[in-house]
Amino acid sequence: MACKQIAALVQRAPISNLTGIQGAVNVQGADQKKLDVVSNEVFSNCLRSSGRTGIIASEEEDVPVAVEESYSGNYIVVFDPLDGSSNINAAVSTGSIFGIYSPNDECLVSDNDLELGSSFLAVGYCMYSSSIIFVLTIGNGVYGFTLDPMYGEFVLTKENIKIPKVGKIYAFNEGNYQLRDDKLKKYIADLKDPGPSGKPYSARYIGSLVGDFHWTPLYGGIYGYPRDKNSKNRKLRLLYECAPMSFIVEQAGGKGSDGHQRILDIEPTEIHQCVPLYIVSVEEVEKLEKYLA
Ligand code: AHM
Ligand code: MG
Repeated sequence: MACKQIAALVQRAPISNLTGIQGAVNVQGADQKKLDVVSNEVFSNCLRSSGRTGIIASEEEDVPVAVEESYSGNYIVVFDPLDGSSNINAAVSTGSIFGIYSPNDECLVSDNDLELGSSFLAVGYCMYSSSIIFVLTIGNGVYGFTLDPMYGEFVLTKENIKIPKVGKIYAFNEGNYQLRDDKLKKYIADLKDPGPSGKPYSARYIGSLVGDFHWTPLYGGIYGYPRDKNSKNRKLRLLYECAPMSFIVEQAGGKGSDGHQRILDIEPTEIHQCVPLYIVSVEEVEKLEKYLA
Protein backbone atom coordinates (compact mmCIF):
# COMPACT_ATOMS: atom_id res chain seq x y z
CA MET A 1 0.00 0.00 0.00
CA ALA A 2 2.77 2.43 0.94
CA CYS A 3 4.65 1.79 -2.30
CA LYS A 4 1.51 2.28 -4.39
CA GLN A 5 0.82 5.58 -2.65
CA ILE A 6 4.42 6.78 -3.01
CA ALA A 7 4.42 5.76 -6.68
CA ALA A 8 1.38 7.99 -7.26
CA LEU A 9 2.98 10.87 -5.34
CA VAL A 10 6.25 10.56 -7.27
CA GLN A 11 4.49 10.49 -10.63
CA ARG A 12 2.43 13.59 -9.80
CA ALA A 13 5.19 15.47 -7.96
CA PRO A 14 5.61 18.38 -10.41
CA ILE A 15 1.80 18.84 -10.61
CA SER A 16 1.26 18.86 -6.85
CA ASN A 17 4.29 21.04 -6.13
CA LEU A 18 6.05 18.19 -4.32
CA THR A 19 9.47 18.71 -5.93
CA GLY A 20 12.28 20.52 -4.12
CA ILE A 21 13.41 20.69 -0.52
CA GLN A 22 11.21 20.89 2.51
CA GLY A 23 13.44 23.16 4.55
CA ALA A 24 14.55 20.79 7.32
CA VAL A 25 17.79 18.78 7.56
CA ASN A 26 17.62 15.17 8.73
CA VAL A 27 19.82 13.67 11.47
CA GLN A 28 22.45 12.78 8.86
CA GLY A 29 22.79 16.36 7.70
CA ALA A 30 20.95 15.83 4.40
CA ASP A 31 18.39 18.35 3.17
CA GLN A 32 15.00 16.70 3.43
CA LYS A 33 13.05 16.92 0.20
CA LYS A 34 9.31 17.50 0.40
CA LEU A 35 8.71 13.98 -0.82
CA ASP A 36 11.13 12.49 1.76
CA VAL A 37 8.88 13.85 4.47
CA VAL A 38 5.61 12.87 2.82
CA SER A 39 6.87 9.37 1.91
CA ASN A 40 8.02 8.84 5.49
CA GLU A 41 4.51 9.72 6.68
CA VAL A 42 2.96 7.36 4.13
CA PHE A 43 5.21 4.46 5.15
CA SER A 44 4.75 5.10 8.87
CA ASN A 45 0.97 5.40 8.57
CA CYS A 46 0.69 2.18 6.56
CA LEU A 47 2.83 0.33 9.08
CA ARG A 48 0.90 1.75 12.01
CA SER A 49 -2.48 0.92 10.52
CA SER A 50 -1.39 -2.66 9.80
CA GLY A 51 -1.70 -3.29 13.54
CA ARG A 52 1.34 -5.58 13.28
CA THR A 53 4.26 -3.18 13.74
CA GLY A 54 5.92 -2.43 17.08
CA ILE A 55 8.97 -0.34 16.22
CA ILE A 56 9.87 1.56 13.08
CA ALA A 57 13.30 2.92 12.19
CA SER A 58 13.54 5.20 9.19
CA GLU A 59 16.18 7.22 7.39
CA GLU A 60 14.03 10.26 8.04
CA GLU A 61 13.59 9.79 11.82
CA ASP A 62 16.40 10.63 14.26
CA VAL A 63 15.67 7.63 16.49
CA PRO A 64 13.53 4.47 16.26
CA VAL A 65 9.88 5.16 16.94
CA ALA A 66 7.58 2.88 18.92
CA VAL A 67 4.07 2.57 17.51
CA GLU A 68 1.37 3.62 20.01
CA GLU A 69 0.30 0.63 22.04
CA SER A 70 -3.33 0.61 20.94
CA TYR A 71 -2.26 0.10 17.31
CA SER A 72 0.82 -1.96 17.82
CA GLY A 73 2.03 -5.44 17.03
CA ASN A 74 5.58 -6.59 17.56
CA TYR A 75 7.31 -6.66 14.18
CA ILE A 76 10.22 -4.29 13.70
CA VAL A 77 10.47 -2.50 10.38
CA VAL A 78 13.42 -0.52 9.01
CA PHE A 79 13.02 1.53 5.87
CA ASP A 80 14.26 4.25 3.59
CA PRO A 81 10.97 5.65 2.30
CA LEU A 82 12.37 7.50 -0.72
CA ASP A 83 15.88 6.58 -1.71
CA GLY A 84 17.66 8.90 -4.14
CA SER A 85 15.07 11.65 -3.64
CA SER A 86 17.34 14.23 -5.30
CA ASN A 87 16.32 12.54 -8.56
CA ILE A 88 12.69 13.62 -8.16
CA ASN A 89 13.21 17.14 -9.56
CA ALA A 90 14.43 15.63 -12.83
CA ALA A 91 11.83 12.82 -12.91
CA VAL A 92 14.58 10.19 -12.70
CA SER A 93 14.28 6.82 -10.88
CA THR A 94 13.91 6.60 -7.10
CA GLY A 95 12.92 3.79 -4.76
CA SER A 96 11.82 2.62 -1.34
CA ILE A 97 13.68 -0.02 0.67
CA PHE A 98 12.35 -1.91 3.70
CA GLY A 99 13.22 -4.80 5.97
CA ILE A 100 10.98 -6.58 8.47
CA TYR A 101 12.39 -8.31 11.53
CA SER A 102 10.50 -10.96 13.41
CA PRO A 103 9.32 -10.18 16.92
CA ASN A 104 12.06 -11.04 19.36
CA ASP A 105 12.58 -10.46 23.07
CA GLU A 106 16.10 -9.27 22.31
CA CYS A 107 14.83 -6.35 20.24
CA LEU A 108 15.43 -3.33 22.37
CA VAL A 109 14.86 0.26 21.58
CA SER A 110 16.78 2.96 23.41
CA ASP A 111 17.44 6.62 22.74
CA ASN A 112 19.66 6.15 19.77
CA ASP A 113 20.01 2.55 18.86
CA LEU A 114 18.22 -0.62 18.03
CA GLU A 115 19.63 -3.99 18.92
CA LEU A 116 18.52 -6.68 16.57
CA GLY A 117 18.72 -10.18 17.90
CA SER A 118 17.25 -11.81 14.82
CA SER A 119 17.58 -11.70 11.07
CA PHE A 120 15.20 -10.44 8.42
CA LEU A 121 11.84 -12.11 7.90
CA ALA A 122 11.07 -10.19 4.73
CA VAL A 123 12.82 -7.56 2.66
CA GLY A 124 11.78 -5.63 -0.39
CA TYR A 125 12.32 -2.60 -2.50
CA CYS A 126 10.16 -0.71 -4.90
CA MET A 127 11.59 1.15 -7.88
CA TYR A 128 9.67 4.14 -9.23
CA SER A 129 10.79 4.25 -12.84
CA SER A 130 9.30 3.78 -16.32
CA SER A 131 7.56 0.83 -14.62
CA ILE A 132 6.90 0.53 -10.89
CA ILE A 133 8.74 -2.62 -9.87
CA PHE A 134 8.35 -4.28 -6.47
CA VAL A 135 10.98 -6.85 -5.53
CA LEU A 136 10.30 -9.05 -2.51
CA THR A 137 11.85 -11.91 -0.60
CA ILE A 138 10.39 -13.68 2.40
CA GLY A 139 13.57 -15.71 2.78
CA ASN A 140 12.88 -18.24 0.05
CA GLY A 141 13.88 -16.76 -3.30
CA VAL A 142 13.30 -13.33 -4.80
CA TYR A 143 10.20 -12.34 -6.74
CA GLY A 144 9.54 -9.29 -8.92
CA PHE A 145 6.14 -7.64 -9.40
CA THR A 146 5.09 -4.84 -11.75
CA LEU A 147 2.36 -2.37 -10.82
CA ASP A 148 -0.39 -2.58 -13.40
CA PRO A 149 -1.63 1.01 -13.63
CA MET A 150 -4.90 -0.14 -15.23
CA TYR A 151 -5.92 -2.16 -12.16
CA GLY A 152 -3.74 -0.72 -9.38
CA GLU A 153 -2.31 -4.12 -8.46
CA PHE A 154 1.18 -5.57 -8.38
CA VAL A 155 1.39 -8.48 -10.81
CA LEU A 156 4.06 -11.20 -10.57
CA THR A 157 6.38 -10.68 -13.55
CA LYS A 158 9.68 -12.32 -12.51
CA GLU A 159 9.78 -15.56 -10.61
CA ASN A 160 12.69 -16.78 -8.54
CA ILE A 161 15.21 -14.16 -9.72
CA LYS A 162 18.77 -15.44 -10.01
CA ILE A 163 21.74 -13.12 -10.29
CA PRO A 164 24.44 -13.94 -12.86
CA LYS A 165 27.75 -14.79 -11.17
CA VAL A 166 29.63 -12.39 -13.43
CA GLY A 167 28.66 -9.39 -15.51
CA LYS A 168 30.27 -6.36 -17.08
CA ILE A 169 28.26 -3.50 -15.58
CA TYR A 170 29.77 -1.36 -12.84
CA ALA A 171 27.87 1.31 -10.94
CA PHE A 172 30.18 3.64 -8.98
CA ASN A 173 30.08 7.43 -8.72
CA GLU A 174 33.06 8.21 -11.00
CA GLY A 175 33.13 11.82 -9.76
CA ASN A 176 34.60 10.60 -6.46
CA TYR A 177 37.51 8.80 -8.18
CA GLN A 178 40.23 11.07 -6.78
CA LEU A 179 38.90 10.57 -3.23
CA ARG A 180 39.42 6.81 -3.37
CA ASP A 181 42.34 4.80 -2.09
CA ASP A 182 44.91 3.45 -4.50
CA LYS A 183 43.73 -0.18 -4.38
CA LEU A 184 40.25 0.87 -5.41
CA LYS A 185 41.58 3.19 -8.12
CA LYS A 186 43.55 0.28 -9.56
CA TYR A 187 40.42 -1.93 -9.51
CA ILE A 188 38.34 0.70 -11.34
CA ALA A 189 41.13 1.37 -13.84
CA ASP A 190 41.25 -2.36 -14.60
CA LEU A 191 37.48 -2.48 -15.20
CA LYS A 192 37.97 0.23 -17.81
CA ASP A 193 40.83 -1.59 -19.51
CA PRO A 194 39.46 -3.10 -22.75
CA GLY A 195 41.91 -6.05 -22.47
CA PRO A 196 42.28 -8.68 -25.20
CA SER A 197 38.50 -8.83 -25.79
CA GLY A 198 38.44 -5.09 -26.59
CA LYS A 199 35.41 -4.65 -24.31
CA PRO A 200 35.73 -2.74 -21.03
CA TYR A 201 32.99 -2.79 -18.38
CA SER A 202 30.04 -0.45 -18.98
CA ALA A 203 29.33 2.26 -16.38
CA ARG A 204 25.79 2.95 -15.15
CA TYR A 205 25.04 5.50 -12.44
CA ILE A 206 21.93 7.54 -11.75
CA GLY A 207 22.41 8.29 -8.03
CA SER A 208 19.70 6.12 -6.56
CA LEU A 209 20.77 2.87 -4.91
CA VAL A 210 17.56 1.13 -5.94
CA GLY A 211 17.79 2.29 -9.55
CA ASP A 212 21.50 1.60 -9.88
CA PHE A 213 21.18 -1.74 -8.13
CA HIS A 214 18.24 -2.94 -10.22
CA TRP A 215 20.38 -3.07 -13.38
CA THR A 216 22.87 -5.51 -12.06
CA PRO A 217 20.73 -8.47 -10.93
CA LEU A 218 19.36 -8.57 -14.47
CA TYR A 219 22.68 -8.36 -16.31
CA GLY A 220 25.31 -9.13 -13.67
CA GLY A 221 27.98 -6.80 -12.38
CA ILE A 222 28.83 -4.73 -9.34
CA TYR A 223 27.37 -1.73 -7.53
CA GLY A 224 29.79 0.08 -5.22
CA TYR A 225 29.61 2.93 -2.76
CA PRO A 226 33.09 3.04 -1.20
CA ARG A 227 34.41 4.76 1.88
CA ASP A 228 36.06 7.85 0.43
CA LYS A 229 38.71 10.17 1.87
CA ASN A 230 35.91 12.65 2.36
CA SER A 231 34.02 10.81 5.09
CA LYS A 232 30.81 12.65 4.20
CA ASN A 233 30.70 10.46 1.11
CA ARG A 234 30.17 7.31 3.15
CA LYS A 235 26.50 7.70 2.84
CA LEU A 236 24.85 4.32 2.53
CA ARG A 237 23.26 3.20 5.76
CA LEU A 238 23.70 -0.34 7.07
CA LEU A 239 20.32 -0.88 8.63
CA TYR A 240 17.85 0.21 5.99
CA GLU A 241 19.92 0.29 2.77
CA CYS A 242 22.93 -2.04 2.75
CA ALA A 243 21.58 -4.89 4.89
CA PRO A 244 18.18 -5.23 3.14
CA MET A 245 19.79 -5.09 -0.31
CA SER A 246 22.37 -7.68 0.78
CA PHE A 247 19.64 -9.98 2.05
CA ILE A 248 17.84 -9.77 -1.31
CA VAL A 249 21.08 -10.34 -3.21
CA GLU A 250 21.99 -13.42 -1.17
CA GLN A 251 18.51 -14.83 -1.73
CA ALA A 252 19.14 -14.47 -5.47
CA GLY A 253 22.61 -16.08 -5.36
CA GLY A 254 24.65 -12.87 -5.19
CA LYS A 255 26.89 -11.27 -2.58
CA GLY A 256 26.95 -8.10 -0.47
CA SER A 257 30.24 -7.03 1.14
CA ASP A 258 31.87 -3.99 2.74
CA GLY A 259 35.03 -4.94 0.83
CA HIS A 260 36.30 -7.23 3.57
CA GLN A 261 33.34 -8.93 5.20
CA ARG A 262 29.76 -9.94 4.54
CA ILE A 263 27.40 -7.02 5.14
CA LEU A 264 24.94 -9.26 7.00
CA ASP A 265 27.68 -10.20 9.51
CA ILE A 266 28.20 -6.58 10.61
CA GLU A 267 26.64 -5.86 14.02
CA PRO A 268 24.79 -2.56 13.90
CA THR A 269 26.07 -0.14 16.54
CA GLU A 270 23.77 2.74 15.71
CA ILE A 271 20.66 3.39 13.69
CA HIS A 272 22.17 5.54 10.97
CA GLN A 273 25.54 3.76 10.79
CA CYS A 274 27.17 3.97 7.34
CA VAL A 275 29.24 1.23 5.76
CA PRO A 276 30.91 0.83 2.34
CA LEU A 277 28.85 -1.36 0.03
CA TYR A 278 29.94 -3.64 -2.83
CA ILE A 279 27.13 -5.79 -4.05
CA VAL A 280 25.53 -8.04 -6.63
CA SER A 281 27.44 -10.70 -8.67
CA VAL A 282 29.47 -13.11 -6.51
CA GLU A 283 32.57 -13.27 -8.67
CA GLU A 284 32.64 -9.51 -9.30
CA VAL A 285 32.44 -8.74 -5.57
CA GLU A 286 35.10 -11.36 -4.76
CA LYS A 287 37.39 -9.90 -7.41
CA LEU A 288 37.06 -6.49 -5.77
CA GLU A 289 37.75 -7.96 -2.31
CA LYS A 290 41.04 -9.36 -3.65
CA TYR A 291 42.10 -5.88 -4.84
CA LEU A 292 41.26 -4.40 -1.42
CA ALA A 293 42.91 -7.17 0.62
P1 AHM B 1 19.25 9.27 0.09
O1 AHM B 1 18.83 7.97 0.67
O2 AHM B 1 19.52 10.31 1.14
O3 AHM B 1 18.31 9.77 -0.97
O4 AHM B 1 20.69 9.10 -0.60
C1 AHM B 1 21.24 7.88 -0.85
C2 AHM B 1 21.61 7.86 -2.31
C3 AHM B 1 21.77 6.47 -2.79
O5 AHM B 1 20.60 5.97 -3.27
C4 AHM B 1 22.75 6.63 -3.88
O6 AHM B 1 23.42 5.46 -4.15
C5 AHM B 1 23.63 7.70 -3.35
O7 AHM B 1 22.83 8.48 -2.50
C6 AHM B 1 24.16 8.58 -4.42
O8 AHM B 1 25.06 9.45 -3.86
P2 AHM B 1 26.09 10.26 -4.73
O9 AHM B 1 25.30 11.27 -5.47
O10 AHM B 1 27.01 10.83 -3.70
O11 AHM B 1 26.79 9.29 -5.62
MG1 MG C 1 18.64 6.23 0.81
